Amino acid sequence: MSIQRSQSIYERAQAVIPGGVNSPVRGCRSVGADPVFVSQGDGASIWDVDGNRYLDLIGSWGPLILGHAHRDILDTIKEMLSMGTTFGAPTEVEVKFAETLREAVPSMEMVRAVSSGTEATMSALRLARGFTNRAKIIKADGGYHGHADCLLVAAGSGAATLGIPGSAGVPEGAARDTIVVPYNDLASVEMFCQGGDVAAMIIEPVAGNMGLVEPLPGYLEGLREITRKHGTLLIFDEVMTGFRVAYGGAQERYGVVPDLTTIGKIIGGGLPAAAFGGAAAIMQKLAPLGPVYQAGTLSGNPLAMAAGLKMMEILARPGTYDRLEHLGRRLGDGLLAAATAANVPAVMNRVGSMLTLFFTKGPVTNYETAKLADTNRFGAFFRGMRERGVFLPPSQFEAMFISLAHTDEDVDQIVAAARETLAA
Ligand code: HOZ
Repeated sequence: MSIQRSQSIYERAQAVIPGGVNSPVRGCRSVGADPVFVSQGDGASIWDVDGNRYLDLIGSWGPLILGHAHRDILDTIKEMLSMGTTFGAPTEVEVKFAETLREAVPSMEMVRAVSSGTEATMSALRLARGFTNRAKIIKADGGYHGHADCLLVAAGSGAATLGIPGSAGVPEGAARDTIVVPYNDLASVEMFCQGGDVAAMIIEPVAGNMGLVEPLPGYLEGLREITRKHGTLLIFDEVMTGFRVAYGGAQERYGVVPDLTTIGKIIGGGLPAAAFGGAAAIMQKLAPLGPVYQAGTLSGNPLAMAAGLKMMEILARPGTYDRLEHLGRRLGDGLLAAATAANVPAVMNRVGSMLTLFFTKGPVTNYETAKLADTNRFGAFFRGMRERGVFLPPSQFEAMFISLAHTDEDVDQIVAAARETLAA
């Protein structure tokens, strides 16, 4: 596999873009590799600028649940494109988008569209604080909710990958009201909520940014009960899990209803879109109805709304989530068997089509136990898989995503590559 052109673009990139990348994990530093520069995608595959093909398990970090360059999504975008790209004024397509989202996730009685998951979580927290007149928030150790100041405390994803879970540049004041608790631990939440001064607990109902960690039985129900008892709002960050672990997200899969939801990735159909929403009584505190300010020039962008709507329409077809479950199980079982065959200690954590192979004896139930994984071994695994034409997320603390474009044969090819890599 030659990557000469990729390397020369990387050299140019480093001169004009910090680290050569526009989002840190893409730099592949923690796995001891250089990034490859991608030229195109189709279905389950991507190609780099040197013409190498890879089976893709990143899916642009979650949005591409239908695979790359899905024809119906592209046609929808083209159709909308012929009308213009943005108006900065209301459009019918964003109303239809909000209606469809509410049908899928009924707890989102009212919805506000934004352009990224970071904006969604930042805005939802401001709203929760404005609604409750309280300042404190609770988040999980290793939980990642975008890069707003108050959330870059004990943060997962790229911050965990690069060892900067508390970022420089976050003033002490911005982080002072953020309380960190272990994931899957109810006692600490109960303890901190007792003071009656916590505005919200924000949580990934399935953690996806410390690697994949599933909520233990009763955890989400327990959070619902404790937060309700103490007048704290429960925010589910479903940026990753929305339309991924079920059509209605983790709240449908686990049957627990939050006060507010943040959602992104899939709902943009591969274009930048996210949203937050929840009970009407809370959402009506937003400007122009209420005193909580939030705005965005490209919010509700018509191209992204149209692409997202088409995506939701396709995902609503019967059999979608059974197929994703089938593919996820086939891949998860196959990767774990490959590790076992090679005598490599490993744990497979999986919910539907999101999964992480942790190189540890496990179990992995929170960030403390995720951190026990052998990241050097993960780096070698990443490099070996890429050599063999499989593109994994370049971090032990990110989830792999499988798409409806993957076939059983693709999965078998990925597992065969894992067997070879782990044996080596
Ligand atoms: N923080 C994102 C995944 N959890 C990474 C996004 C990207 O690098 O594109």
